[in-house]
Amino acid sequence: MMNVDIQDLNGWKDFLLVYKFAMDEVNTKLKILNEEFRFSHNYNPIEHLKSRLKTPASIVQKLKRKNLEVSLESARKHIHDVAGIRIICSFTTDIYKILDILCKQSDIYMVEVKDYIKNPKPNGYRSLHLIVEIPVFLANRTEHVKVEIQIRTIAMDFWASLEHKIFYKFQREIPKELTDQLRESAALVHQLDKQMLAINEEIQQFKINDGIEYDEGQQT
Ligand code: 0O2
Repeated sequence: MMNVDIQDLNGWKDFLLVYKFAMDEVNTKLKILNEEFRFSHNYNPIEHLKSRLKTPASIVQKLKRKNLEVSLESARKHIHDVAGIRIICSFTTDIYKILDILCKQSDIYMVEVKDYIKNPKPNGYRSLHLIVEIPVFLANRTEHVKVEIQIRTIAMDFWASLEHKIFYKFQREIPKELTDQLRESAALVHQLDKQMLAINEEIQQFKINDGIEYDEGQQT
């Protein structure tokens, strides 16, 4: 089994390339889905998309933290978020709509669904985590590559970004006063998400003027 050195740039480049291809494929799928929704329902289930490849240093760190062997094979087997995509939605209903659509796509294999929205983490973290596997067609072989997809609302993302910063600032040992405040704000975020969804559902009954002025005599 090949041990990987952080300096072994060629080994890492080859390893990461296939994850980049998988990430590009999933990003394209999501952009198509969003455009189709905009075209047929005049509505975007996705507000923003962010994606990133984990750095070699961060992969090595995660393997060490989990007491796993530091090798490319070990990373391929155990680190499921080498390629990560974050989908930010307005409403929680959009999150499950996207999950449902992805589950129906024949080239996506759903490896794992972790629902931290229905079952939030003790610190208050909420998000839907999916590990999907997607085929990447290379010149001489097909690889089935894992991509982690995190789906959350704008409000959940706001909370998670700040918590993530604090987590690293305090080197994973957040002081109790801050964890209490974070838990309280997570409850507020949850309340805000519920309220925004209720308002949105209420306004659905009204026909919204889309601001488009039609020429006289234009066929509708
Ligand atoms: P980083 O620094 O963001 O890259 P497992 O696969 O179950 O053995 P893992 O990979 O920790 O363990 O799974 P999980 O719980 O699905 O977490 C994956 C990623 O979700 C984390 O990556 C974070 O990005 C994010 N995440 C999970 N829990 C929290 C949380 O409490 N707060 C915030 N802000 N983000 C969280 P990394 O590699 O752990 O960290």
